[in-house]
Amino acid sequence: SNTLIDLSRKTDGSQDRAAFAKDVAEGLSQHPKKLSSRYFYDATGSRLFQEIMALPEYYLTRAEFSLIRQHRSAMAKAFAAGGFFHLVDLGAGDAMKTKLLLQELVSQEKPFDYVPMDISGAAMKELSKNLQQEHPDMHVQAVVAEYVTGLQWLEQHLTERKVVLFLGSNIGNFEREEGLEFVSQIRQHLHPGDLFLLGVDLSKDPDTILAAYNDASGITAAFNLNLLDRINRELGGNFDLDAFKHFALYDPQLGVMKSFLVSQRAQEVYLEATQTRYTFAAWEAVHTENSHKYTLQQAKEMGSTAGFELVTSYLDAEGHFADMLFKA
Ligand code: AVI
Repeated sequence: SNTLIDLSRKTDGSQDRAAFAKDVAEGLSQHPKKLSSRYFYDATGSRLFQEIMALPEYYLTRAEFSLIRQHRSAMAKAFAAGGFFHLVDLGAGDAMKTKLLLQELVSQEKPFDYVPMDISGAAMKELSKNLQQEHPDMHVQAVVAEYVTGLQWLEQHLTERKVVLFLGSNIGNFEREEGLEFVSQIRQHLHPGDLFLLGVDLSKDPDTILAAYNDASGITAAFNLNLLDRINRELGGNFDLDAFKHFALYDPQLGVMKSFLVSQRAQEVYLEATQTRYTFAAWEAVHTENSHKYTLQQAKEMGSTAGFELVTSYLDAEGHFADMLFKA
């Protein structure tokens, strides 16, 4: 009895394409130039991100997987302490890590239903089908939506207690202020007694962090460059992918990983969608992504400033990653 609710803006994608064109035009007209990391995740980008998660250097996914495996019993008990709940999974993707929790909740016979949300319709369809097979008795309502639309939907449609998951260091791709703003928005859509589990990548040896975003096999470079390929395909651009290189750096004081695409020569790029030519100087860089790292103290402060109270922090054995449990 799994259902799929599609709240994405236009089924033919026309409005999404217009918004994409507008963002790209604005970003490439600015100094310094920038493109938004939210556009990484087309079908190719999502596949490359899956490959990133399996890279030896990309410790994040393994660390969070292992901490959930280690603490799943306590997590399931904490979630279910107030009786029935809706388990809301923001940015669920393939739900690789959440499945450990689902399995645990099922074996502890806890009453809940599962509400994965993601901007990728393909991912939600796949997950819904997949869970139908793995857990035929589980009630699953998959929602295709951007975060904000999804949050509004859950406030209107979910009547019972909520446990909201925001895993995978997705919070890290927001600027610090925007991250706080987003966590505050989540808080505003919850009621006292609801829970929020936030996955944060912790501050650590800067070399470990840098390697995760500059892997030896070049998958992260391909992931970053795919953004230009997507612009070529969807907006009629003529980017020469060989004329740009991926460059990543970590600022250990600000705790932020920054990714760029650097133009290796002076060049011009034309976009049909905007009918505009964009000029790149030799070695001019386009900023494409920030991945913020937090200390436990900083993450706790973000939660409490947003109106949450920290219940407990679950860490992996190496202390690389934390899933922090907050209550509204
Ligand atoms: C999705 N997000 C949490 C990833 C990150 O670590 O910032 C995206 C990513 N970018 C490069 N590698 C992975």
